[in-house]
Amino acid sequence: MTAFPKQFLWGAASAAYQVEGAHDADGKGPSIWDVYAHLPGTTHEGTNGDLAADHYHRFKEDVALMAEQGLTSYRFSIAWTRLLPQGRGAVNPAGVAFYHALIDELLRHGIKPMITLYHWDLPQALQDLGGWESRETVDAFADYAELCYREFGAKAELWATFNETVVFIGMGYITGAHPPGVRDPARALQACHHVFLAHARAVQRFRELKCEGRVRADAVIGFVNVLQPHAPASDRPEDIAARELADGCFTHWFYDPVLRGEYPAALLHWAQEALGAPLFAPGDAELLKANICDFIGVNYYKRELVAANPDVDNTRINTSGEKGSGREFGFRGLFKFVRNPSGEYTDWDWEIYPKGLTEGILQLKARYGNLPVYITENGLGAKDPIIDGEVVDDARIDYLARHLKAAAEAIAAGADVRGYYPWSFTDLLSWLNGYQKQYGFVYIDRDHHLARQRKKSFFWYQEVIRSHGSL
Ligand code: BGP
Repeated sequence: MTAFPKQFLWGAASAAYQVEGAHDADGKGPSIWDVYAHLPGTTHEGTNGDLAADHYHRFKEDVALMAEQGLTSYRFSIAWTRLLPQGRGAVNPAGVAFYHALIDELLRHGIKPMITLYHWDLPQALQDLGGWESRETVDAFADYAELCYREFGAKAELWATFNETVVFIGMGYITGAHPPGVRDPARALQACHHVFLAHARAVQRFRELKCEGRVRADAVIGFVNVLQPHAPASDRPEDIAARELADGCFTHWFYDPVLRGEYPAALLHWAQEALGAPLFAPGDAELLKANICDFIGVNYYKRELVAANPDVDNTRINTSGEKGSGREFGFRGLFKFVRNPSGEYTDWDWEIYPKGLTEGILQLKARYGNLPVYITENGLGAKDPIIDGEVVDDARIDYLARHLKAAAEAIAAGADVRGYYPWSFTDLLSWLNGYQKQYGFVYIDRDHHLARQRKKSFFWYQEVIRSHGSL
């Protein structure tokens, strides 16, 4: 018997910069990632998304593989600079045509598109004007969103505004490992506030265009967040307090504004006192309050153990895939993430903890009510073994099977989980880890003209979908 509701969507996910390639084709303008990934020392071994999986030119082949696997939905993002090379102003018809062609191809195969409007590739032209620190970017995003609704709103039912604000703001403005490479928490909070405003403005326009009949009547719009449950490293009161703070900073700060229309009050007060940010303008609070979104997308990879932190003020990411090579994260005086001595870890030192998916979804249900949830990413990054020419990714199958079971447990406990989108459909670029960190059901042979090859997990997921998850 299956644990999954009849309408449950079986998907897979990707993002424009990581999969499309064709970085300057047919009038596309540069995004911050097109520029940043070419700066020395920014990514693993200088990799970039110039070519990626060349999905831009090979999308028909990719959609055919999705159909063969049995996907009923596909999550992808639109590259803002394909539609608007300068971020605003003149529209690039070739970019618009590409997404029409992709969406039409998906629909022809009975695959529902889930469109993410922003998966980190801000137009460089807008960055040059201040990026997310400027309210002009909020206006530009609302206009870009409206363009997308007018073009694709009659075709697509599932929309998400932003992907993982905690990551692109946290890494863009606090650790400095993503563009624009800033390390300033006050600037981070202001940029983040503008993202929430941009989200609210985009939700507002979505609903207006729905009323005008430009967007399908059954269409919904959500926000995609990292789901990262936090557990105290011990039962010492200082670790428990550190866990509360980390959960407030990483979870409530990013979910409350879009699901409650306001910031967590105590944290907001603390941030404004300590850092003087975020600053509100008249109307901001009302805008957030009036535009709570329809669903939440959750990207689940790992949980974190949290401890009190008198010493560490550092972020070190393992980008090599050599297990145990060192991953460190902490804000001195606040909290730090520590390794679970009995935990199971990936080669990039991410804890594998399937139960966290159940726990995280149920924590959201307890705080925000029983809202619709889509698991918009979940997957194992690995250097997949090739045996006799076949990609035998048993570890991925094991990871996904255990997480799917955890999703079923959340459903059994009453959560309204409506779809599962493993990351990723094909292998693609991992932002800081290059092409060696593979996630896909489909292997991309970078030595042989990006030839597509079905992995063992491709057939496993095909069977999951065929049986509607009753394996
Ligand atoms: C999420 C992003 C994805 C993807 C994934 C895997 O944070 O939304 O774009 O990259 O993580 O992360 P990584 O590539 O760093 O392993």
